Amino acid sequence: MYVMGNVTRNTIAMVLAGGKGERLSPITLNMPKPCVSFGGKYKIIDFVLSNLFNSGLKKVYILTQYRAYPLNKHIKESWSKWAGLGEFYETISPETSSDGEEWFKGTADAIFQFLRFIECSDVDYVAIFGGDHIYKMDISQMISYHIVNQADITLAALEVSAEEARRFGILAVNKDFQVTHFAEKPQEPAAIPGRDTCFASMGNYIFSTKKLIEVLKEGKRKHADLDFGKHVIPMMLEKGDRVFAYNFADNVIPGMRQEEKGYWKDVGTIDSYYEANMDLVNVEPQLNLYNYKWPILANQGNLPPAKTVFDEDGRRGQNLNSYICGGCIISGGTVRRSIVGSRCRVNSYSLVEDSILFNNVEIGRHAQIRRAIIDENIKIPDGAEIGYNQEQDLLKGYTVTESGITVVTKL
Ligand code: ADQ
Ligand code: ADP
Repeated sequence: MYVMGNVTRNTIAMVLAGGKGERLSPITLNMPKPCVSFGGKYKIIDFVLSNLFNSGLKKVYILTQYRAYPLNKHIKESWSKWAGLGEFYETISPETSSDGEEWFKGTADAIFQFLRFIECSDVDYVAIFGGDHIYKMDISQMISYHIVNQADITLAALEVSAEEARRFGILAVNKDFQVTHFAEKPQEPAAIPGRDTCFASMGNYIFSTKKLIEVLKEGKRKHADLDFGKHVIPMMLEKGDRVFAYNFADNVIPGMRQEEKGYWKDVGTIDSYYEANMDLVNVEPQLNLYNYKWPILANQGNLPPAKTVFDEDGRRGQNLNSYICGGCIISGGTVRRSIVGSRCRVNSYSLVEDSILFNNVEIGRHAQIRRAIIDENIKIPDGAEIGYNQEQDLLKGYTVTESGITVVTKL
C-alpha cells in the first residue's frame, strides 16, 4: 500500500473558490460562498482546507474570483501561517494581460490560466477541489485509490436522492467503479441500477499531472469557457481515458462516528445552510467539531472568552444548547438553540432562538429573534421582533425563505 506522506507530498491542490453562490443570496451579496461563516467561527472554505491539511497536503493554491478581497484576507490571516518549508496556502486570481481582462470563464478555464504553476510544480498528481462544501475527508485515501487504479482522473462521488440529482454531475460506473457515463446536471438523472438514488460527483478531482495538462490544452482549443463537468470529463470518457469514481462512503477519518459517515453538505441554499448549522447545536449532531483527531482549523483571533452576566436588574444572561464564539457578552438576555458569532452582544430582556448571528451583531433590549440569520455588523434595535410575522419582516426589507427563515442583511 502507499504511504500517506509519499502520495500527498507528490500532489498539489487547487481549490476552486470563485463561485458566486447565487442561491445563498442575500448572504453572498458581499461574500463569496466559500467565505460565508459556518458554525460561528469557521468559514465554509475552512472545511476543504482542513481536509487537505489533515491529509498532509500543504501545497495549496486557492483560486478566487467573485469578491476576492475577504477570501484573500482570510487565507492570509488564518492559513498562511500553517505553511512550512516548501509548503504554502496562497490565493490566485484572474490576471489582466495586454490581451484584455482574463476573467475565469469556467472551472477548468480557471485551472488552465494557471497551468504554468502546475507545469513547474514537479508533482505527479493534482487535486482539484471545490471550496463550497461541508464535510470531512481523508484525501490521501482518494489519491492512493487513484494510483492503484492507474487512473487519469478520479472523481469523488456519493449517493444523492433523485430530486437533488439535477444539481450535480451524475455518473454511472461498472463493477470496478470505472466511470462509463457522465452527465452534468441532467434533466432526467439516471438512477443507480436497482435503486431510486443517483451517484453524484462532489466536484472534487484527482488528476495525473501529465493528463491534466494534455486535456486542458486540448479542451481550450474547443471551448473558451472550459468546464470540468460540461466539457473535460465527457471529453476524457469519449477519448477512452481511465476515469474512476471514488466512493466517498468508503472514506474513513480517525475518530469518526457512525452518524458522520458519508456526511457531505452542499449548503447551497439558505434553507440547507440553516439546517446544517442547526444540526451543530443538537445534543448529538451529525457533524462532530469536537473530534481533535481531525480538527477543523479556523481563524483563532485574539479574542477574550465569551461571557454571560447578570444585568443590573438581576436578569441572568443564559445560553442553552448554543454555540457562543469568542468576545461575546450575553448580558441579561437568553440564547437558545443558536449559533452566535464572535464579538456579539445580547442585551437584557431579549430572546434569541433557533437563529444564526454572524460576527459583531448586537441584539437590543427586549428584542425577540427566532428562526433568523443576521448578517455581520448589524445592530438590532431595542424591542424589535424578527421571525414572528413574515409579512412584517418582508415589509422591513428582509428576505424570508420558503420554509420561513428570515435573513437580515444591510440594506
Ligand atoms: P457546480 O458546483 O454547479 O458543479 P460551479 O458552479 O462551476 O459548479 O462551481 C464549482 C466550484 O468552483 C465551486 O467551488 C465554485 O466556488 C468554484 N468556481 C466556480 N467558478 C469559478 C471561477 N470562475 N473561478 C474559481 N472558482 C470557481 C460542480 C460540478 C458537478 C458537481 C458539483 C458538486 O460541475 O459535476 O456535481 O460541482 O457540487
Ligand atoms: P453497497 O450496495 O453495499 O452500498 P455497492 O458496491 O453495490 O455497495 O455500491 C457502492 C456504491 O456505489 C453505491 O452506494 C452507489 O452509490 C454506487 N454504485 C454502485 N453501482 C453503481 C452503478 N452501476 N452506477 C452508479 N453508481 C453505482
